[in-house]
Amino acid sequence: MRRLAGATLEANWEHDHTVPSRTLYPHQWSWDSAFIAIGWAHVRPERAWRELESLFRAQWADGRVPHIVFNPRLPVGAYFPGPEFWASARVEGAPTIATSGLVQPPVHALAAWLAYRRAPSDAARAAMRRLYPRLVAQQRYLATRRNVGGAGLACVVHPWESGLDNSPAWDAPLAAVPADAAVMRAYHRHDTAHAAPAHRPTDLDYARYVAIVASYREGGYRDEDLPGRHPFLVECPLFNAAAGAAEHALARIAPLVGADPAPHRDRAARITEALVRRLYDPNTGTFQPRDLRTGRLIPARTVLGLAPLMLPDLPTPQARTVVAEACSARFGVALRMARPLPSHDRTAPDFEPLRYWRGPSWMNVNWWVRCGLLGHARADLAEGLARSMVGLVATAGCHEYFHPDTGAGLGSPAFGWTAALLLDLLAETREPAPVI
Ligand code: 2M8
Repeated sequence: MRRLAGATLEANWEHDHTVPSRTLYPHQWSWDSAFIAIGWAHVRPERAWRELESLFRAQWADGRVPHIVFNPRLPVGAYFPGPEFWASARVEGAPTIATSGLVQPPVHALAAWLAYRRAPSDAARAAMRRLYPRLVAQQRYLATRRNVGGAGLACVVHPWESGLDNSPAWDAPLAAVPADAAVMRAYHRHDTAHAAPAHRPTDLDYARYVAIVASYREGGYRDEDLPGRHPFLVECPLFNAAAGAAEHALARIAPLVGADPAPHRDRAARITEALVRRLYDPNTGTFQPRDLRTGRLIPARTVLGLAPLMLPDLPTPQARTVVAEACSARFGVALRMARPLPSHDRTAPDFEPLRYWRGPSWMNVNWWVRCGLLGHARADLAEGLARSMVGLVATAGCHEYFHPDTGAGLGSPAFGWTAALLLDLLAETREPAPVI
């Protein structure tokens, strides 16, 4: 399995980064690169640093790390929406290389910390010194410009920023975005040429995705006055759990680069406190996104709600109820996590085991929750989850996602983060330790 994972990463390597998939996603994606760096650290550590450094070379002057960095060597039309749609070249403060204007969950500081922990060396320390100020700027952007709700949580301005693009969590806020499916006749969707249309978002979803980007782009991707003019504004539990985990990781990294860890610890504590205050629902015992346009929590119970378990300082009462949610019929099974978590509540009427992010199991989210279980002294459950994930790949290969019941491989068959995190699981299972 190690050889399969290594060969998958090798085949997706592209001069200074790793593509998520040669067919569906042929450019560099932000949070994919972070997960992929964790995997490279096990087999070719120097690539982990090249991966992260190539991504951060495309960081904007305001600190945002774009969710896609476009490979200029690829033909126009290799992915939709491509560089011509985002038009980053017209924006002051954007890098020379074409990028999107959105971000993704900030899992990079955690990735850098894990890559270093796995393979410490002088070269790794030098890379860390170069990355540290950029990781800090990334956090500053999210904590200031994206503090749209004013409560200390980062706001996502597009479902693509959440990473769980098509999650049922976004249905209600997305339905409020004015759009017409006919708009898509003007564009050429690339995804449905490489994946089954029944597994992908609909044309109406895409019309709304395009409308939200167009609105942000027309405003020059500025974040001032978003509440008055932007159609999608949500505080997401996974995104903010990633921001909190990043501060914990930066507190570990700081002494290595001669910086003070204390401010990172303070910021981590503030994020955890804001997450519990703003996004924890005592009635459901789980975390739910908040729609800033209505001011209300979004009722869908998706796997996003389990993500704050990653935070070591999540208070015990919340950690307990979130573990209970993970083990409930909604996500787990009685057999101690013998099946991987689905991306959506199995008991919900809109659970779709084949459609992307609306039911299938994904390696990165399962890996994330497993880290959370380890951090909250549930090594027993973490072990079951790890076994079930390894089992998925053993049977189906390094697919992008998996049928949550049958384990059948879905989406891209040679997917970067599945291979990378498999390497991490194979290395970790002998002596699992908390990650931060
Ligand atoms: C998917 O997202 C892209 C848009 O960013 C797409 O659907 O075209 C998501 O699964 C996202 O989380 C992931 O980073 C990206 C590349 O793997 O694909």
